[in-house]
Amino acid sequence: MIVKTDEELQALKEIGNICGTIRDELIKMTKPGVTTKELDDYAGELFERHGAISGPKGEYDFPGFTCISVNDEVAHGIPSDRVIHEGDLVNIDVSGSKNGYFADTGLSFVVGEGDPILTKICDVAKKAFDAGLTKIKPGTRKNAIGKMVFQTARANGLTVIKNLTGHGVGRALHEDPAHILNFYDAMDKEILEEGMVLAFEPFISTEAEFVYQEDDGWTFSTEEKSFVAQIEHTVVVTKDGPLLITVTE
Ligand code: M3C
Ligand code: CO
Ligand code: CO
Repeated sequence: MIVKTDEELQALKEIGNICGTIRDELIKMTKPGVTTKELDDYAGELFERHGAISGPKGEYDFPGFTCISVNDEVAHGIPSDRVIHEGDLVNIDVSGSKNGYFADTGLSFVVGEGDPILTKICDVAKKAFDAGLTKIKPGTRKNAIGKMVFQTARANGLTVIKNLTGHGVGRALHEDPAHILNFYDAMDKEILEEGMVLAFEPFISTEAEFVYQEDDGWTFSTEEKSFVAQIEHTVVVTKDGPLLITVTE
């Protein structure tokens, strides 16, 4: 969507804050011994408490309130009785709506002490996010974002996932612009506009460049059993720079 009024911005900020708060609460609760279903049940409770609706469930009939992906799972992981262990790489992706406005946020992190490569991909995902963010302003080409993500991955000896992308968000969970790639595409000439709402979500990988969908019809994993880290925020393009509405204080 393109934000035009202060009412629209306030509505987006409200759902942005709800999704950011649920993400933070779930991350705090992610300790060895907890199951991904227990985390997701708590998210369901929080959505209800805030008068909001889960994005995956409401829009796609996904079997969970949130997507929780562990280790070689990259995204759209289904909450289950899977137990979290020390050293696991976990991605929690929280999206939802309130009063018809949508936000989307996610974070990959390592539970306790883990393999240093896992910490590295999480750190590089953050660096790629920050680098891409510098290009989010009215008048720049959308493909400049992917260029920064790709360069950051390569400079750190890592790769990007080419078939998962960021997207427009706001009045639907996924809307135009359909794709914010993790690499530079010369053919993508779209220009960022004032008020545009983007879900920016770089995916940084140890090796793989593509994900495939598992037989459950949801979970995205890598053939190579690579590890992948994502960070996602909902961002409004403003002339004063990117406004992150899913960042909590
Ligand atoms: N929030 C998710 C989509 C959840 S709907 C099952 C997303 O948009 O961030 C991702 N898209 C692709 C991978 S994660
Ligand atoms: Co998401
Ligand atoms: Co998204």
